[in-house]
Amino acid sequence: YQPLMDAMAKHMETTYQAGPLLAFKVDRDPSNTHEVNSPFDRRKTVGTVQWTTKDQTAKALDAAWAAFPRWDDTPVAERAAIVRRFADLMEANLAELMALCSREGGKLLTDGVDEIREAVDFCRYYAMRAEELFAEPTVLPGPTGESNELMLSGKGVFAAISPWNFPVAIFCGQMVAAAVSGNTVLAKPAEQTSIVAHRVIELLHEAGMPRDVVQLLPGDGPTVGSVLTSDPRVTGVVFTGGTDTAQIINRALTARENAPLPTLIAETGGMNALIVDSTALPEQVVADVISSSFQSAGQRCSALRVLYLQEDVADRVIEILDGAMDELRVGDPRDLGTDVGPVIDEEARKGLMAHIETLKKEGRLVAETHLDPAHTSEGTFVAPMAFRIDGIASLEREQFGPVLHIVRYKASEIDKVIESINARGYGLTFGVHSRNESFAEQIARKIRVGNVYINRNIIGAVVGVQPFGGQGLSGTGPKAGGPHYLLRFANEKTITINTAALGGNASLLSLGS
Ligand code: UN1
Repeated sequence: YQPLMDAMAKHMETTYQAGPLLAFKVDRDPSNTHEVNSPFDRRKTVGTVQWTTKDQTAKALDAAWAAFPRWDDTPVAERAAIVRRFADLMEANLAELMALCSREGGKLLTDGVDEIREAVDFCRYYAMRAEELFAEPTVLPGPTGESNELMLSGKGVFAAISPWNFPVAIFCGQMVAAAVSGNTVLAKPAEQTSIVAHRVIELLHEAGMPRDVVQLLPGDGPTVGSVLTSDPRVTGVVFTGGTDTAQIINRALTARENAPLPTLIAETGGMNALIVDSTALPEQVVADVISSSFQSAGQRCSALRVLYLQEDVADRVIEILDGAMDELRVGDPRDLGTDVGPVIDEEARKGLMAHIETLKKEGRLVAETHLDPAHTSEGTFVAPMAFRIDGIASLEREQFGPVLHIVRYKASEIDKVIESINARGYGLTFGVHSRNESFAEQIARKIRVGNVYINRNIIGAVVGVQPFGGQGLSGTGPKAGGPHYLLRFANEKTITINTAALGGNASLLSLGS
């Protein structure tokens, strides 16, 4: 990491000025400019972000609407080439993007490398899939005298609303999928990570993406998000974030009058469980629990929230877990010795602390990591903790941070455990640790989730290899980084030709004479 850290150093002190990147020029407006501070050191500013106004949002929509037919007509090879150049530029600017992920998002260096790698993978994977799907129509079988073809094209204007926890990867994944499929895009990054989003869109425009095809609209939900989701010209929304917000977006889209039936592609929360049976290897279980629950400070929708331990192994696993949690170092994400960085902001910290206090008061604490004030006094840090609970049903909402819940179960209760996880209604990631192959397979079949992991951690889906996304309260599908994702961004048109009318069928013609 040393060469990378050296390259990052000069981007660690720069004060950035970010703002809307639209099809038209935007004047500076200090009264609508917000300062961004680092979650690991609130005294340090990363820079400022000018938010997009309602008027600018409406004008950006005009431009996106006007640009759509031209962009949709652009050969897919040309669209894919821009996306590939963009991926190359992100690789060339790895150090700066990582520095921003760390300063703005509180990401560890290791997480930062994974983040940019994933963004690059999304670009190359979707560019490849777009060329496979959009270049030529699919010829379908049909009766003699007729030809049938299925053609794909873009749908129109997409709003891409992305989260702060993957400020480059998910931000790029959404926007690139929409654009490479022929749509024009209005990208609204999370308020907390608009600066890195601004830098990413600068690189995208440098790669040749027309400025009216992908525009950046930093701002909050009320000024940007709600203008986009209430406008009938927005054909679809691609959203990653909380389940509640997805429901608000869904209601706004369906409430529009004289608007086309909307497309909502949502990847939302999870209440992800891991079941450990008596044949599992406790050391391996703990290693995978630590990364699943506490990597990225637990701020992944794929993260482990509820660990089910079969009673014969529970004490042993908890004992090792307690020791391992004791060893975790919480602190500055730029320091290579740090295991767990900060949570994103004070609001997130307060929400987690309220949950933690309640469980502590009930005497449910099982294990915790101690914070060292020397490393954690200036940021929004939350110590990793594990609590005993009765079951997944007792969790009211997803706790987006380094908090693990543990449930003990008896072997005879396994069906009830599966039922309760399914009944909770989320369905994102899930894991089983067992050396009994048929047990693991049976459970994998019964559980209703998007991603099942057996005998490993439950985070870090790889683009093109482990398509990612859930069902139920966890999302609409299709899966990001999977072969079907782009289809949801496309319209299908079937073209049926009576070839006889063109002289292709002699018998029909002779009937007429
Ligand atoms: C999210 O946290 O919003 O599998 C998604 C993973 C990531 C996806 C996380 N690729 O952990």
